[in-house]
Amino acid sequence: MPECYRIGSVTVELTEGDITELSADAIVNAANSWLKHGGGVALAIVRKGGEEIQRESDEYVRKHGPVPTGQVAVTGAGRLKAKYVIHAVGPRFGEPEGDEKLASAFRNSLLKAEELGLESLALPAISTGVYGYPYARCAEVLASVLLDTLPRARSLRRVIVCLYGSEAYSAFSKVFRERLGAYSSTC
Ligand code: AR6
Repeated sequence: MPECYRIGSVTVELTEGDITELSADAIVNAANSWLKHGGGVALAIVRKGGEEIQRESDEYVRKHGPVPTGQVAVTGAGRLKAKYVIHAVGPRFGEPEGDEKLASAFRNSLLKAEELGLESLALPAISTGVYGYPYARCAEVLASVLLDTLPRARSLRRVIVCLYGSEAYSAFSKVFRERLGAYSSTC
């Protein structure tokens, strides 16, 4: 069962599953600065969406250079149900100012969706795979960003936080209930 929170005019839905299966205007990828989508959620996105996502990513880096940690780049979404993939570069756990960089990666994803005028966005638990962040710490960072950012949202109405596996879901659920309990809502 998904669980939901309402912050301003946006419903935040916590769900367990594969982000590449979701219907949202954009899905966020947990990328590296070179947009080389070699593992984790990035590889799943390219496998299902098609090589054009990797080609467009390569083109982006050729034109603009690597994407700094905490920043985002946008490509099309190939065969995925989404219109766009927003590639967000998170920090490695333990690097200096990691939490601030992780917050930037989430915040810039939400702001980019707003800039594109999107209604719905799906987010993975950025940095909690190859980059080693504990789920609970990532959830704390994301909860703060949602509370800061969503009250000012104009186009966004739905943010889906997609957790891969029950361990990730339980950890996020616990933190979100503690931090966002006052915003609890029906889905
Ligand atoms: N749907 C949703 N979440 C997923 C999926 C999926 N299909 N597959 C994995 N996850 P990671 P990072 C979860 O490693 O830590 C890549 O090689 C996963 O369980 O994808 O930011 C990139 O190219 C974890 O909770 O991203 C970079 O080099 C979360 O997604 C580097 O890894 C993020 O795990 C980025 O590392």
